[in-house]
Parts: sequence; C-alpha cells; structure tokens
Amino acid sequence: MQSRSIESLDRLALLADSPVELKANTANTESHPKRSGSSSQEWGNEPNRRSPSQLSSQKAQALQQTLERHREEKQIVVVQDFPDPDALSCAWTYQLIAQQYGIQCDIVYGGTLSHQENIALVKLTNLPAMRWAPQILRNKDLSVYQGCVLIDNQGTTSQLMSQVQQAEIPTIVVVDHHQLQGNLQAEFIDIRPAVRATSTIFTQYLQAGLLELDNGISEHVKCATALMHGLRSDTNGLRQAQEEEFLAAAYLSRFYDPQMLNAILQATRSKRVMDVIERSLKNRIVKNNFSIAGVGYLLYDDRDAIPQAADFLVTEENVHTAVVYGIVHDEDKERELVVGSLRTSKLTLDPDEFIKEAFGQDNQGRFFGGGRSMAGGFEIPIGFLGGSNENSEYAKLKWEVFDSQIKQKLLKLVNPTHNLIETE
Ligand SMILES: [Mn+2]
Repeated sequence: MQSRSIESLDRLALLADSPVELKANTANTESHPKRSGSSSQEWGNEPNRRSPSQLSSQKAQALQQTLERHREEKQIVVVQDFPDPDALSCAWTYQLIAQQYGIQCDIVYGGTLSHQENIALVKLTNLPAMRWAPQILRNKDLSVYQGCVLIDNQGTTSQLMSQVQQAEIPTIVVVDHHQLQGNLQAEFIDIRPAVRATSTIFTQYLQAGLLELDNGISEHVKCATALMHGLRSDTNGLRQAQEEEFLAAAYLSRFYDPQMLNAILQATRSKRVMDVIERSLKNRIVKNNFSIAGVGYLLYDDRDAIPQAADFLVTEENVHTAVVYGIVHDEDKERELVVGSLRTSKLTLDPDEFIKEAFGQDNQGRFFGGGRSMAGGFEIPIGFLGGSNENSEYAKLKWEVFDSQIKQKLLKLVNPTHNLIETE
C-alpha cells in the first residue's frame, strides 16, 4: 500500500512539472478519482512558481519518508495549551496517518479546552486528545517517546515544551500555518503562513494519498468532520477562505457528517462566557475604527471567552479591528497570565506585525504573540506580580496597571500620527 502511494505521489509531481505530460497522464489519474492533482494545470505554464498542489505533494512525499524512518516508534503530539479545532483535528489526522507505519501517537495539551464548540467537538467525535495539567505532567515518564510532533504551533504556545525539551525528545515533525517563530529544528517542517488553516495542509496530505479515507469507517468520517470544523473555524466560517481551503472543503465534503458538524456548532455559551462578552461591551473604547476592551480577571477555563468577545466587538459598525484582553488565573489564583485576542476585517492590517509592534519582546527576545491571517493572540506573563488576589484592593490595583499599560501600547499604534498602522 505504501509503495503504491509513493508511486502516485511521483506521478502527481510529474504532472505538475510538465504540462505536456499532464495530458498524456490524465487517463491514468482518472482511475484514482479520489486523488487530486489536476489543479496543477493552471500552474504548469509557470516553471518558476510551485503550485500549491505540487508543493503539497512534495511535502506529502517527504512526510511519508520521515514516517518510514520512524516505524514502530512512540511519539508525543503537542498542540497549544488551549487547542482549537484546527489543531485538534490535524493532530488526530496525523495520528491516523502515522498509525499505518506502526507509530503510536499520544495527543496532549497543557491547558484546557475552553470553547464550548471545542468541548462538543472532542465529545461528539471521541477525539483522542489528552489534557496534561502540570501536576499530571510531573508524574509522566517522557522517556517512552522517541519523537515529538508539533501541529498548528511551533512549540511556543505550549507549557509542555520545556519538559519535552528537558527529556531531550527530538522534534520530528512540525506542520503549521503561523508565521515562523524563531529558530526551529525538526526532521520534517511544513510551515505555510499563506495558508489559512493547518486543516488545509492535512487535507492536502490526504488527497496526496497519505491516508485513504473510507466512508465506511466511522473514525474516518468523524475525523473528516473535525477537519471541516477546523477549516471553518480558522477562516471565520469560510468567509476568509481562499481557493485552497475551498478545494480542501470540497474534498472533505465526500466524507464528513453534516449533522454532526451542526451539533458541534450548536453548542451553547456558558453564562460566564456571556458575562465576559458583556464586560467587553461595557468597557470598550473605540478609536479610529479600533475597539479595545479589557475584561479584568477570568478563570482559566473561560479563557476562550476572550477571542469570542473580540469576534463580537469586531461586528460593530465602523470598527475594523477589535482587541480584547484580560488576566486569566487558575483556581488557586497563583498562576496568572494576561491573555489577549485581536480580530480584524481590515485586509491591510497584519495581526502578527501589529501585536509584535505593540508589545515588543521579552528579555529572551521572544515575542508575546504571533498571528495567523486576520486573527492573532498574545500572552504576557505576570510573573512575580501573580497571585495575592485575596486582597481585593491589591487585585484591583494590579488590573489597573496592566489595563492602562496595554491600552497605552495599543493606542500608540492606533493613533493616526503614528505612521506604522495606516488609518482610513
Ligand atoms: Mn490554525
């Protein structure tokens, strides 16, 4: 089965290389209706430009070779602390692909599932992701893993990574669509910031033959449904999708379960999330089409209320960009972190640049956030100032300091006399 896949990958590469070969081979590809590659037609005339399908079939082939080299190993698949549908569905897809090579994968995250849709996704599809809170991680023997895999992240958004690195587990595979974050070393790297979702990349791997989806296998149908949800949620319900996402969605439409997707999307918001959205509405200031709101303290489990509030604020008339932030704390209020989200409908605003410009770097040269197109998140550690909130006067004071510091930094960029961000 594997060799057949390689053969078909070779053929795909060949097809994309030469438009003349394309016609001669069309009949061959017809016999594999599930394999794509015909879209290379439009690109064949430009020898210096790699088409998306050519790039992805080359990457798929390289990934296949990587998996081949690691047969029968055990790998840890790390997704961001607060995993989203894009990350979860792709990690699962990777697990299913790798399984064919006898590779056993554990999908883990260090934070929590906080969006109601993510909880519904995991429950309804039986998605095999595990939460490793810090106290669980302490008792884990990481030496059972021969390799680490990063999906929809580059290791900078997971608190598990420091321990994975301490255990000297080599990074084997990185697949992501965020901007490259610093120096990354891995055997196989596929980072495509121009692509809107990692689900797009993984669907292309499927199309290239890395795993043949079967409608009769319920796990495949559920995984395709999860990927469809991943595609939708990273593209604002496909409204920010590009050709590649639509092509991926078209492929998944053969396998996914629309009713299950509907059930996932109908998950309701908790009262606490509604309260955060209410606070963001009350506290927002609107300046030069930017809407900025601090929401104060919120529980770790409700962290996802922040991007949801930003999603809501950006729908206001004359607002093109919304930034919402708050201080997220765990139950005993010892660990605290400023978490923020940016949503924009302005095509010329790059969330990645905006966040890096607004907040700069920490003393190790790491940025506080990075974005994907049209959306970005940031995290600012509170460090020594964390905790001691039982003194409400102190807690209030602390919030005011962070609130005004963040506002100052944002407003500096929003101000029209500042030339970095253009205003209409
Ligand atoms: Mn993503």
